[in-house]
Amino acid sequence: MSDVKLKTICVVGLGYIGLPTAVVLASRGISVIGVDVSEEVVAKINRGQVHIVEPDLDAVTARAVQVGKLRAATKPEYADAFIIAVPTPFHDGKADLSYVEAAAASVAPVLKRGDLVVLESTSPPGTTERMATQLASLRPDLSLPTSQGGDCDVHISYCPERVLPGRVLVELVENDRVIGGITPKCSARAEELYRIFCTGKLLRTNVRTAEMCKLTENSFRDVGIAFANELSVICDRLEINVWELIRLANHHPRVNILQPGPGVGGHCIAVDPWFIVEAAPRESRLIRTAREVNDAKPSYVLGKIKIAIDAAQAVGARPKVLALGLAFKPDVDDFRESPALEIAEEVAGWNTCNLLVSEPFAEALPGKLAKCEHVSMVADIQGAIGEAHIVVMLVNHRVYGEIAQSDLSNKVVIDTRGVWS
Ligand code: SAJ
Repeated sequence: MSDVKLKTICVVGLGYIGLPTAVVLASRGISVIGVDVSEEVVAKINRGQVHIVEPDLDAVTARAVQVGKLRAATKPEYADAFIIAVPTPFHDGKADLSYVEAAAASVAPVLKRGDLVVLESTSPPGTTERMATQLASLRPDLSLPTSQGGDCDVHISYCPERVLPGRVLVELVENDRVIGGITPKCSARAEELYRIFCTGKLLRTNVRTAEMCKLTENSFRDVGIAFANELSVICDRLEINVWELIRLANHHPRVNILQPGPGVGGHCIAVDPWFIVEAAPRESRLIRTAREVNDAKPSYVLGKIKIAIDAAQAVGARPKVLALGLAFKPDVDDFRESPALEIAEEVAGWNTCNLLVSEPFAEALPGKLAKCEHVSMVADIQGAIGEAHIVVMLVNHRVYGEIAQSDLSNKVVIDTRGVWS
C-alpha cells in the first residue's frame, strides 16, 4: 500500500517518461507538480492536452488536470518527493549529463528535511552519487546520504524506467522495477514511492547496479538485433530468405532470434550501449561491435535502393521511389535516431528520383526532408503504390498491413522489415 507521507510529488521533465509517470501518480490521488523547461509544454498540459502520442495518455492527462491533481510549472516547487526524468544524450563519445545537473540545481532550492529524490534518466554508473554530491554542495544545510549514510535529511535513489513506447501506461504500472538507493534506507524510501502505482515487483539493489542494469537491458536487446541484422546480410549473400530462416530457427525451444530491420533507432537502444563502452572501452568488445553492426544497416539498405534507382535510370526513367514509414519503429510518432528517416533523407539528397514519403504519424515532412526538392508526402498509400517504381518498406506501421502483395507485383520491392517476405 502507498505511504500517506508522500502527498505531493514533483516530476522534473515532462517527456515520454516524466509525463506518463506524473499522470499515473495523479490518477492515484497524489498531488503532482510536473516541471518542464518548455513554457509551451507547460501551457499545453495545463490545458489538459499532451505533446506526445501515446495510447490513452491524452485522456488520462485531461482527467488528472481537470480534477486538479496534476499541474505543470516551469520550476520545481516544495514537494515530498522529486522524480528526475530528463534526457541524457550521448555526444562525441561522451554522455551529456547537463540536463541532469540542471534538473538537480533546480530542485536544490526547494529541498527540505525528509524529502526523497529519485533519478530515472538513463545514466552512466556513478551519476546518482555525483548528483548527491552536487545537491550536498548546493544545500550544505541538509545532510545527504553520500556523507551521512542512513540518517540523512534527504534520501536519494536511482530507479530506471523500462517502459516500451506504445505501451507506456500499461508497462509503467505492470513492469517490475529495479530500485538502487545510495543507502538501504534510500531504497526503502523509493520503494514507498513506486508502490503507489506499481503492481510489479520492486527489486532493491545498490545505486550503481541499478544504473548498470538499465544499460545492460538495452545493450542485451541491441546485441540481439545486431545478430538478426548480421544474419540478414549473410542471407542476402547466400540467397536465403532470412525471415523464413529465423521463423524456423525460433522453433527450437531455446532459440529466440529478434527481427532484422533497416537499423536500430530511438533514443534508448541506439544510445545506451555507448554509456557502457564509454565506462569500460577495452572490455566492451561485443557491445561496441553490435552498435557498429546496427549502425551500418542503413548504409546497407541505401546500397540496395541505389542499385534499384540505377537500374531504373538505365532504362531511361527518373524513378518514383515510395518510402513507407519514417518513425524509429512501428506505430509511434517518434523520429529520434530513426534509421528510416536517415535513409529517406539520404535518398532525397541524391536527387536521382522523385521520392514519395508516407508517414501516418507525421502531419508534415520531418527533418531535412521538408527542405528537399522532389520529395512529397503522400496520404493516399494505394495511389502512391500505383505510381511508384520502387517501394521501400522501412517501418511496418499497422496500417501498411492493408497493402496487398498483388499491388506490388510489377514493382521493385525493398522490404527491410519482412512484411511481404
Ligand atoms: N528493432 C529491430 N528488431 C527487433 C526489435 C527492434 O530492428 O526485433 C528496432 C526497432 O525498429 C527500433 C529499435 O530496434 O528501431 C528499438 O526498438 P525497441 O522496440 O526494441 O525498443 P525501444 O527503444 O522502443 O524501447 C527500449 C526497451 N528496452 C528493451 O526492450 C530492453 C524499453 O523497455 C525501454 O524502456 C526503452 O528502450 C528505454 O526507454 O530505454
